[in-house]
Amino acid sequence: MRASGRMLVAAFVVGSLIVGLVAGRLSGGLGGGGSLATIADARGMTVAEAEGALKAFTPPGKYDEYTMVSSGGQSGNLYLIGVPSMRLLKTIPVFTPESWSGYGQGADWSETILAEGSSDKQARELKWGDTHHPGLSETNGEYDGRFVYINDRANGRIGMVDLRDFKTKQIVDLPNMQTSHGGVFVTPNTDYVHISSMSPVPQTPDGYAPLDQYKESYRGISSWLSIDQGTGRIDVARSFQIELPPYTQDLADAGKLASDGFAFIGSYNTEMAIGGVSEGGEPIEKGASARDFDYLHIIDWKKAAEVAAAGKTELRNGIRVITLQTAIDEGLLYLAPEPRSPHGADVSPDGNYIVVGGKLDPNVTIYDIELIKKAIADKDFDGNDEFGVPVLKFASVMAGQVEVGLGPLHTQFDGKGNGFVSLFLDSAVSKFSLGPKAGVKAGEEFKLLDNVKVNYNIGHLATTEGDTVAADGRYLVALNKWSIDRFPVIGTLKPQNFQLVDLQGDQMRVLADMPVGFGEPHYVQIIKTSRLTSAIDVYAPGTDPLTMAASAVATEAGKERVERDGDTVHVYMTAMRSHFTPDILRVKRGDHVVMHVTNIEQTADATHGFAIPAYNLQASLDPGEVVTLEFEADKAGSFAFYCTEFCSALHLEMQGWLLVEP
Ligand code: RUQ
Ligand code: CUA
Repeated sequence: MRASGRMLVAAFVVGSLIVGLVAGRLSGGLGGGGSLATIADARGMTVAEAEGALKAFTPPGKYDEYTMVSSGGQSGNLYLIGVPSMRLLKTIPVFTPESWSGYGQGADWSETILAEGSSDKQARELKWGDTHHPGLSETNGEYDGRFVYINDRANGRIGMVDLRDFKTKQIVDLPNMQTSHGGVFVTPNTDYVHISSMSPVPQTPDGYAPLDQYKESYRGISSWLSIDQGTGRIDVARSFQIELPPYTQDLADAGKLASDGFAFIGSYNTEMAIGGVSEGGEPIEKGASARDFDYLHIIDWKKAAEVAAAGKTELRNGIRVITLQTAIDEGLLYLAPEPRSPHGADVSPDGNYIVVGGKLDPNVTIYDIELIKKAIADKDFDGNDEFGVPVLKFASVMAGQVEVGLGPLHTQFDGKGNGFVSLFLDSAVSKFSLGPKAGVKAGEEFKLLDNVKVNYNIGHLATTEGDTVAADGRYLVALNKWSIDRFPVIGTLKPQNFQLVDLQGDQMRVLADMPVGFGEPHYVQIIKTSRLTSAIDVYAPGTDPLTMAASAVATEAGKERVERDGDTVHVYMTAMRSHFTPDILRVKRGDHVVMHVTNIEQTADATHGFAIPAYNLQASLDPGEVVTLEFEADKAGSFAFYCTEFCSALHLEMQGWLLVEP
């Protein structure tokens, strides 16, 4: 209530300022800085640009109404960004070590997560990831601010970030798949998190099969990961996978409301081109674009969960797998034709419509779940694909098409009957109306309504709360791949460009640019900041972040000690402003040192760092946190250790000695 009251006041203030601007002057009550029109003029801005700035501006000390959870692409991280201000709030490391938080730099809990993120299916331990699609947890189809899941496009991996402390708590390297693209999405009550493969891989014991056995041995995989509702963790033993034909499965989405229980995965390369340009074959991109239609995969996941529970699975590398044949026999999997080389598959907030963008087709194609259910019930098939999966008749399941422009990719929604689709080739966003089941008046359905240019070559886009039943149509963020002339030349590798688009007027309008210089984010989700109610300000004293419970090795003030057990030295250390206790550590070369460091502060933000640079160790100790660092003292010397966080006036004094006697 209070928030919406404030919004009204804010809208009124913005409205009045704009009236003033248009009038050319505005005086009084603005703090003696001269009229806003004068300021705009002095800064070389148009009135319209100044108006945009006001709409996006969040004053110092005020919070943004929305928080955007952004993938970080090749950085392997997640980022939190305020909307509408587009201020970068924080980095959350997931698949890649990161120094500030000490993630993967020696602290036990993060080393554990990263190490568990590589399985023996990999040739090497993995040190990076390519994050694409964050999926926030939901309750009844609305974001609930508990967890966020993120895929690693490079490998068939998924990470889980706990939104109590905004730290990564789990990485799972999924068996039977390598790359991942379909998802992450959560089901409306986060019973399952879905992720599917991109390149199909051989389902053979050693993971190898010659490419001429592509159709027989290679399969796509749709993974349904069961979630522990208390911790957010994935329970692989309760999860299952479904084999898919060896097409290239692409973006995916969960059904909701009208389509709850179903999931949709777009695909391309149903031609099953395998390339081979140097062996007399044609490039994959040519072979993969030959047919006029690819297939939207329709999965009845609730039925699939029952089939798995009934034991109609085989155990493959530690996870239950429903084979392609079982999926067909049990009626879990259907295909619907989708115009060539589609990309996104997005479900509208009411759940009635599934919108598919066809990269090589100027239309979005809109399917209706009621028509899909009816076609399945009536066995209204156009035969089967070559693996025996029934193909629904295109004309029977398609509700409409809208010509939106060139290169349609992804669609988002405003909850008011409209879709917004990104146009990669046109560098634009088109707004179009959905059908009557989304509340659109008869005669107004499936129409192109508006178009705005973005800079340049947009991939994904996201609207505020746009993946949920509560999409509110306030803002849209365009995730542009190119930024060429938008920023000064700062080298040959250019930033990406996020653009904030206002959806509140009759026409879409670009309000702000945000250069992104940390990787190539693919997708974001935007949650109302007020939904982040799980977030804690300070850990309870002596907390182990991995378990969120009291650590067995937490140390209280006055109980600091060093215990030797043969060649192993256990150090129980505390940190508080502005010293470590103990601050001199004496060990012998060859000792195994286990340091348990507790930040005994309870003041929010009183974070200390602990670094032994020569031993490549660095940890962040948030108030109340316990971290264990373990190392072989194999190099003799006098090594200074220090606190890496400017915690107090005497922060520079917060240092000590590690003496490794030769
Ligand atoms: S996609 S290339 Cu999300 Cu459009 Cu991955
Ligand atoms: Cu503690 Cu600086």
